[in-house]
Amino acid sequence: MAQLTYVSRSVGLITLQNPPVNALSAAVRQGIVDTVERALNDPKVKSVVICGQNGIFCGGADITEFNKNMTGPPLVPMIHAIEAMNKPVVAAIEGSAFGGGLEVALGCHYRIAHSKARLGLPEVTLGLLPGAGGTQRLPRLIGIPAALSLITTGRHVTATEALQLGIVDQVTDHNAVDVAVKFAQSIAGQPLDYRRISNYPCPRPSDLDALFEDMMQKVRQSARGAIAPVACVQAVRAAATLPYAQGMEREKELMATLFTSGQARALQYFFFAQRAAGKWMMPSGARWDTSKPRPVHKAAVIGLGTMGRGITVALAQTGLSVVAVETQEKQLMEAKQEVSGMLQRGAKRRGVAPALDRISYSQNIQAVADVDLVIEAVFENMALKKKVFQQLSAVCKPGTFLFTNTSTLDVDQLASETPNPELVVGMHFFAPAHVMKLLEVVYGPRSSPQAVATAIQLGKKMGKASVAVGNCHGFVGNRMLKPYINQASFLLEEGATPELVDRALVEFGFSMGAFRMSDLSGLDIAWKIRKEEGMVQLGMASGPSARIRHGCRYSPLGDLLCEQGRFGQKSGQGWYQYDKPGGRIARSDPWLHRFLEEYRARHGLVARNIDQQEVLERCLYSLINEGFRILEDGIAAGPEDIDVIYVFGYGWPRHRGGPMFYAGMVGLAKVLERLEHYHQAHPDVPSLQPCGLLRRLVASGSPPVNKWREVIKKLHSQL
Ligand code: 3H9
Repeated sequence: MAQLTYVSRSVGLITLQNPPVNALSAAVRQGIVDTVERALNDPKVKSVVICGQNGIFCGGADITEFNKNMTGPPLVPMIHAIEAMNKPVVAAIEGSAFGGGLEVALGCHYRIAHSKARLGLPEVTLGLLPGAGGTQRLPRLIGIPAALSLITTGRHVTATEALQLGIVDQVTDHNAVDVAVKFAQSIAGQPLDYRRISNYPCPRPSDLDALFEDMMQKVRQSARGAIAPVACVQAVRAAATLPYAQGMEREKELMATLFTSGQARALQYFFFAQRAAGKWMMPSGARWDTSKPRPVHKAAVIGLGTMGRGITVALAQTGLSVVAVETQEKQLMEAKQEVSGMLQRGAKRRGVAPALDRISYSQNIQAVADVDLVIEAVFENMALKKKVFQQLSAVCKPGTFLFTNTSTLDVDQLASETPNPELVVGMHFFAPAHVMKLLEVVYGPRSSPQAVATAIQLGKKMGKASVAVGNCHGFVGNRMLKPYINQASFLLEEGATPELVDRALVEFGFSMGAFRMSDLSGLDIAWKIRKEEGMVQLGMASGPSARIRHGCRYSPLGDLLCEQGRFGQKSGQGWYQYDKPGGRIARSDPWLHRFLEEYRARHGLVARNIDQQEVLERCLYSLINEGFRILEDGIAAGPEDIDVIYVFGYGWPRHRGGPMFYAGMVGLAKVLERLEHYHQAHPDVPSLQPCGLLRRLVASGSPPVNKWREVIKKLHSQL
């Protein structure tokens, strides 16, 4: 709702009240319409201030109301009524003004923001455009290039930037409501026509067509198939080329198309998925999100290889004191230099001082005696990690959390090396650790909820989407990746090329296909793991055993490339060729195509035509099937966790909501049917065999993704 109070009799103060972010629900919109009307008709009121309760102006339209029947007054006429008032209206912006919230402020005649406020039109991230006049008023106020930049990216700006751009008229360090009330009193009775943004002409740069063409090209390139950024450009173009009323019509049309699109549903699902992923219940019934994280003031990183360096930077940037330990002198010196460089570059980008003095370096593990938590990031080797954990248990003060950075190793085994396994959790960072947004927090059966809570909170402080996952081989992300990569390799054996597979995946929306990704991350990494698992046989063996391991189909293609020294981008050749080792531009490699032909001939395989549909179905549905197994095993708490992991860690296109949401969009019955079909064709590939949970969901009528947790709970209670 919205409340009208009177300040000094002459100023009507309208306060939006809808915690936690004063979203514009039907009740709030009704409240605004009513209070504006009362303020207008009350002769005592000479001017009006609009603000939000609890230090937040407004987080925009109420997203929970989308996809429901619309009730209450619509936003557009409500904002017009504010703008049309013949008494000055001032927006007092504290906290945030996002989406519809900023559009309300743009309908006001003046805007005053607190210096800590943030403003933006993030609708594009929800698959929409600013559909309450934002695409028409913002370009009129700040010009087309700046408006395009904000609207097509959804970027938030600080109050200072908003002032520079001309979005707000004043920034204050004092209470913005008090400042706005004083200002409102001072301008009572002044003319308002020149303050109504809808009356402004839209500034038209001389090179308008070129500007929009250029922008459209950029947007299409970075959108990877998302339609909202394109519609945003079209709507702003309408502001530049049409009178205001017609521009509003165009905005409405474009919004209607987006509103009913699957992409908007996916992106809005993902907004809530990110928040749901934070609410985790461990199988013991303990909830980390109700368990209080322990405060951490000083942390240590052990091992300053690539991962350790990135983690040190990420920790220092949160403001923590960090002890960075590396026993080898040469590595330590190199790490010092690299970490300082990364911190300096990061600080320059963010316009702050580099956190160099927060880090102390040591060659001696004794230096960690007084830290609150340790992140061990030594080489991925169980024996070495066990040794380090034994040393840490002897050196650290009682109660120190011992976290291990690992992508493959058994966290329980490591925990059993310490007298306090409840203090141990895994932290699966993604390289480069100070940049990548995802963190899998791996808990074992003995990890305490407080240890998990502390790890999650630390991850959040580092700006990461932090998801708690159970302990199993590959955790969530890499476990699902394995069947996807396997399918991609099998498709090559059957007649596809890396180019065909990657094209299908990129057209689906991935930032890169399976083979480009493999080249980028290095084929040797997975090869080393396969060797440790005893999967690799040397040489181009041709008997039936060459393509079978433990009774299942196996593709040795990656092993064979590694034997030739083709490790991907780093060696200049992998699934593609590069102009030099470390080169970035992948080109088709005729050698690779000949090699595939020779391989097929040696194994008696006849190449067949494979279309993009088969590539997508086999790669994506086998990955999704593993996702269902992960849910069945209780390794991830819900589909939202998996989707957050895939969007932030594996380049899954956000506008498709994540793999589990996508499965629901395709139709669970269809996914099941296709998996059955492919499993029949490839009975020696167990990952194509549909998982029990998928069958159960289909049998219970394919409920929407937000109802899966109930089915899973029931399944677990019956086990
Ligand atoms: C729009 O405005 C369309 C218009 O142009 C045109 C229409 C015609 N609605 O993020 P938090 C919930 S589209 C409903 O954890 P923070 C959120 O789910 C909208 N609920 O807090 C969470 O619930 P729970 C454009 C919302 O302090 C709780 O509030 N606006 C909304 O870290 C706390 O949220 C946006 O895209 C909402 N609009 O961050 C802004 N917003 O506690 C979306 C939040 O049950 N919001 N909730 O998990 C945000 O970006 C952040 O929430 C914000 C606060 C930065 C505001």
